[in-house]
Amino acid sequence: MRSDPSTPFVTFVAFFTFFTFPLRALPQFQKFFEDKYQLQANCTLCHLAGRSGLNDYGRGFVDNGLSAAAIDALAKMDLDKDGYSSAQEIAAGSNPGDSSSTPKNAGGWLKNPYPVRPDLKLLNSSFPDAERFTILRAVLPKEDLARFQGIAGAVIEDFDRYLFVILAKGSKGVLGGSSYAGVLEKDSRGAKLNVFLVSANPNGKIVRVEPVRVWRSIFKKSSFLKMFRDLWPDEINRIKLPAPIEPELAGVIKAQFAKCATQIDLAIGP
Ligand SMILES: [Ca+2]
Repeated sequence: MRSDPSTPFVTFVAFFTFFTFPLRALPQFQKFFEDKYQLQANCTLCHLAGRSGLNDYGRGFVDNGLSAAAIDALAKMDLDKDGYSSAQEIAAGSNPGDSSSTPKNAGGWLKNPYPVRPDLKLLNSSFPDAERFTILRAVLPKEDLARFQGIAGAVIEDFDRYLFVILAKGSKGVLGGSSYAGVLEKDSRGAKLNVFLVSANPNGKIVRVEPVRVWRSIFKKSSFLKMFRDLWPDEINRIKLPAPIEPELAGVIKAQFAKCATQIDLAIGP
């Protein structure tokens, strides 16, 4: 499946051919946040500096549903309990997830925008013939959301316009792309975010799914991961995931993987 070549799909594109820090989460959020607040945040907006865990702002984002609405809800809260709401902090350029960064003393947290280093081992296992990987960030125009939804066969929200695709390039051109899928699951103890790397060919057909950070053992099993191979986005919805995965969670997984595959298709274009 290919995107319609007659429409210019991508309005913002930037390539980064090297990466400076480990990837810890879903970099799509960075661009989304930047567009909303005109602030180029880095990983420590949501993560503890130098560690993989979430800070108070990141935890609030996950607990409130990992969406555009969640970011709005967080604006009024003082998650890091430093006496300022997130909105006040963002307006002043301080970190709403770090109590040592306040409007009076924001610190140096904004000095490293987009510090991202995807796991090359995972990328190489998806595209063994790739010679190099580059990052493509793009924002789809709002009017293309309906087409996106049609290809993915899943409900698309505004946030899904923010693409983050790692392109795999070989001697003859683009071999495909990879994108991070966030699968949020909620239980009595709170919300947990599972992160997968979904790789697809230039037309959006899945070539591989790899666990990046997952909370269930089944998510690491090859029998589960292989279920998605060679599927088109609209075929993903029709498969039945094994019973330990609750129907609601299965729906989230399928929708997120289908969106990733579609984003790769649309990012690479015709
Ligand atoms: Ca703060």
